[in-house]
Amino acid sequence: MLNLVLFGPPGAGKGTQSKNLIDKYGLIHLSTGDLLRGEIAEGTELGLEAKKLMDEGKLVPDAVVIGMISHKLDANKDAKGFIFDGFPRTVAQAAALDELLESKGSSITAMVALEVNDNELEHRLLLRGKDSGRSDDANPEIIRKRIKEYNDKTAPVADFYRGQDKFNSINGIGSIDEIFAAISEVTEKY
Ligand code: B4P
Repeated sequence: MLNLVLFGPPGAGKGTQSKNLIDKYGLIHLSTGDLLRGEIAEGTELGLEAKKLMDEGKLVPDAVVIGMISHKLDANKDAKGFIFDGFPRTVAQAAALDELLESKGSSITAMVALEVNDNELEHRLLLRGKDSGRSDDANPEIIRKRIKEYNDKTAPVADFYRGQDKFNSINGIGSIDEIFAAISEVTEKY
């Protein structure tokens, strides 16, 4: 099984590169951001709670996203592997993911971290905000808050995978094809 964690700050290109990885390796894409936006679109109670936090640039509680991922793993028992996009975003989520996979006789193969500087992130997200309709992309202050949340709570997740010798850093600036070629090189090591 190929289980990849696609990691990086908001706007690093995780969603963009996930599409290429699905096409090439036939993996199931699990994006907690997309799952949460699905709940918002359906107007569920979970979605209403999540929207408030997302619009403030804050993370949604660990238990909520871990529950969503657990449900999706159970629903895709025959998958060749998974791309975890935007998850885990805290060390607690990373530890929970290890436990969930272990209980299914599986594990994370590798983490691929996309490195992009803050100015470029802000530029990309504001650009996306013009036509995506995503309220969390529209305001520079909220974008800076999301980047701060990433530095405070999510960046330490890299050390979690470094400790397991699964961390791989990729330059996330360049053309989408160049970046995908670098990601493919990493995945083919495993
Ligand atoms: P996410 O939906 O995960 O999204 P993201 O971090 O904003 O973006 P991503 O990195 O996928 O960027 P993309 O490829 O689209 O999170 C949204 C919110 O949900 C979070 O803030 C949080 O509140 C909540 N949430 C999600 N998961 C959670 C969790 N596990 N725990 C708690 N809360 C959670 O790229 C961005 C833009 O850049 C696009 O417009 C793209 O076209 C462009 N781009 C991509 N690659 C490029 C390149 N090489 N050059 C130029 N532009 C590029």
